[in-house]
Amino acid sequence: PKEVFLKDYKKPDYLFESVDLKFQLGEDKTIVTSSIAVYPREEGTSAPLVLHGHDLKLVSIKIDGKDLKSDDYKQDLRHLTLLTPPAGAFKLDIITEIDPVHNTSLEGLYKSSGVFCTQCEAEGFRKITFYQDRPDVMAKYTCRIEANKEKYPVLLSNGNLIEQGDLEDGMHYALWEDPYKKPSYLFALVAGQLESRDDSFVTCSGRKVALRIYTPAQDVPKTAHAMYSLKAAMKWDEEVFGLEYDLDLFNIVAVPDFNMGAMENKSLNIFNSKLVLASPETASDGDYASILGVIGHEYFHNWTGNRVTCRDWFQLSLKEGLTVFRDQEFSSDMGCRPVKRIADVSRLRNYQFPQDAGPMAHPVRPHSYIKVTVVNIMPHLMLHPGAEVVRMYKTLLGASGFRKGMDLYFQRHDGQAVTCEDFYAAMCDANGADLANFLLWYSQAGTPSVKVTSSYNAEAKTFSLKFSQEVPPTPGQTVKEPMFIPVAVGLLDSTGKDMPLSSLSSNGVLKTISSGEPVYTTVLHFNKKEEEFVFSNIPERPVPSLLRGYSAPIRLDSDLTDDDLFFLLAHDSDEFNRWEAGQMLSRKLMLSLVADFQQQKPLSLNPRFVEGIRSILCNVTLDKEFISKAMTLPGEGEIMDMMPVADPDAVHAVRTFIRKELAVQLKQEFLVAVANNRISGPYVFDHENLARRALKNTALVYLATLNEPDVTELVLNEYKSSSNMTEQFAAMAALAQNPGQICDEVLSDFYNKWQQDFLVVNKWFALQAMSDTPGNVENVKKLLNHPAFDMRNPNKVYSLIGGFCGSPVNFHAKDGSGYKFLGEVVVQLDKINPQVASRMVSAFSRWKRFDEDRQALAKAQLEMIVSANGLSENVYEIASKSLA
Ligand code: HT7
Ligand code: ZN
Repeated sequence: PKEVFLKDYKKPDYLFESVDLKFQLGEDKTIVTSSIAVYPREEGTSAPLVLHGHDLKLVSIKIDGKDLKSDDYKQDLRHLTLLTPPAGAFKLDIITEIDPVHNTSLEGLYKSSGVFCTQCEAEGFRKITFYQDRPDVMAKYTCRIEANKEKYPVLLSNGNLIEQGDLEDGMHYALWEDPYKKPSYLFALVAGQLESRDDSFVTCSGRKVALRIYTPAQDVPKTAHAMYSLKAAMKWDEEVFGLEYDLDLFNIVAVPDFNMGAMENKSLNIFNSKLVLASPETASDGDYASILGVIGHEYFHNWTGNRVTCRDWFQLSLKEGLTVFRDQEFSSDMGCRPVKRIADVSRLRNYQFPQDAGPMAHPVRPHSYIKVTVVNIMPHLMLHPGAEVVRMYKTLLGASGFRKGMDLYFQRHDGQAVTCEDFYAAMCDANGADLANFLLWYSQAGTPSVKVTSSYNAEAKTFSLKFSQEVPPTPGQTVKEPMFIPVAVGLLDSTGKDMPLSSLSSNGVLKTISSGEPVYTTVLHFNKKEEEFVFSNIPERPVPSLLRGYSAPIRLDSDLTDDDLFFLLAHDSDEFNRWEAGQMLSRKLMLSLVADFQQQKPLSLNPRFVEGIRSILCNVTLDKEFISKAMTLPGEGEIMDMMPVADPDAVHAVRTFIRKELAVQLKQEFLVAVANNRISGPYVFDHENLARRALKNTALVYLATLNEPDVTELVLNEYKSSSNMTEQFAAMAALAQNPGQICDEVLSDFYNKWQQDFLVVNKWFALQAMSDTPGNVENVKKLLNHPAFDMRNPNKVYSLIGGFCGSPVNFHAKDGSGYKFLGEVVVQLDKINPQVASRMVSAFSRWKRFDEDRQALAKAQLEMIVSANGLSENVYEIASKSLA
């Protein structure tokens, strides 16, 4: 497989003015006719025109109406090259034949549960027709769709519907025209038997936009929350960024077979059903929150991604990082900001940091790739480092400076395909700012490690923070430069209040922080290898609250003592750092107990830790969702990541021990939390209600670890009396911690109740897959043959196989059974859907972090995968890089 390098980027020799597409959809075959208006980028070009194409049957090709002779072009497996295109502009007509019904890769045009639909990002359009399938070729599209009217009554594409009508033989057609230029990856088509929920939105300039969410008829009632989310997102983008929707129609279609979450095709977003369909009975609070965030995300792409797009796939973070940042801000504004930040940072720590420390580490803007998919270039959930970079611009420039930068970015680049440097330049130019080495965030891989030590000079009344930073070597990048790290800092006095900050000096330069209104948090610009910052007018030794709100994606190591951390946990006005103090204490505790476990010492829990947790649990002034987050221990992956050699058994034993011990010692408090947070009345998805459910459910999960009859009865009653999925599923998950008759009965009751609802059944698969019961791999193998499981459906694979890989004790089982299971599944899955297979194979990428026995077992599976016949580029890239 060929590696593509950023440094090799070349502008296209030819550009496309317009593209007229015609699809004759059929089950046996689909005929695609394309008519492209081509022109040379520079007059006088005589270069060949290279078109991409994959799995296409060429029927005919014409230039300016004339068939090409066989020596006018050449074809290989992935390209069609016109050897001597005419000078100047010309018309290129190509007819191809494709087979969407047998397209199990779910890229290009495919049929999902009776509906034709497309997925073109990143390089799926080349599976539809021959084209310059690259984002810097932007053209205006029309799309005519012809299909059987009874089977496919709804025919959709991008832009406006300009004509529709009946044809002979029970066929009909629709003609769509998109007035905006777009790259091919934003093209979309849908045809099927669908119904819609219809609504409208009046934009800030008074235009009425028709909104439609399409699903199979029986699911339309479950689209109310998605529609609410869409309207909220449209309003938010107007209010916060001044961005108005630009067409009179916005469509969303939900399909059950989809590789990712959703896709932002111009005016025709296509979604995985999981991220559209919700009812209180079938979807959890987590699902409701994801729907809000992802509907927002795809909608926000209309400006950040579609109107201004990426020059090439190396610039992916330009649209993804920015749009993830925008959806995070949207969800924060709609819910609880600190809790959202905690959730996002936990995700970053659990997924991104481990990757950054392994063979798959790559910078926010990679230097090379083999396959551009969401997994290979920017794995699922790992769009977040890019969002952290955008967040740092805002932290450094302030809210209004950031908005000025965004305004300038759109003013300069609307309708263009641009780079991360263009975004940086807009931010700097709009603010007259010099952000020095900030661009390194795009090119240097690895998570910076920052050390900070503090000292107080009582006589001079100064408080000093000395920082040093280290960016660890990563594959292909051994020597690193210091990064530009914004560190938000506050100082707490001995009563726990924020001290007003007046002035600060660094490198001999004195800076006034405030001369009027008191300032309690300031952002240090730390951009050298080592740097000291000295606060003056500090009347007593403060406790510093460092990196407030997690102002930079770094690992921070400070000289804060346990006393300081307990103090911050009790008092910090920055709720994120309050949570962080608890996490730091938990991490320290877990690591020291892991050492005890490994030395076969008895485990015992520090009473001070229990008291700290008790005081949070019983604090009535705290947000309840925050309490639930603060009660949750760091994940096993996070702790394994901090060990020189990851020991999944020890970490699991310790985490289980702490949870149970907390339940023993805080049983009464947990019982009170359950009793106080039952909600009578109908399900409402708002912060107050979801926070109560979160706290109650966390308490139930703790209580169930006791496995005592009174508690089991309580949890079982919660399961039986619940009227919404959030509570029902949480009670079942609590009970599932204790294998046995009750667990089995509840699992089978749940399945019987919900077997008709495939999204709920996926939750049931995932819960069983994640079980820590020793030898659970056998159960997972049995579930592969369950009638409700289907390897061709990505959601089912993510639930069952992905769920299994997320359970460290069983996936990393000492006998290698977990690795062997995954190895076999990956090879089988790769033949069906390479993108999904490559996502699964990523579970192996950290194999070198484990002991020698496990390393040998995992390596053997990776070697087996790499040598498998007909392996896809997707899986090859991940598996071979993991082995390197
Ligand atoms: N834009 C979609 C994500 C995506 C993607 C990212 C990188 C490489 C290939 C890709 N295909 C789809 C959907 C989203 O951002 O939510
Ligand atoms: Zn996106």
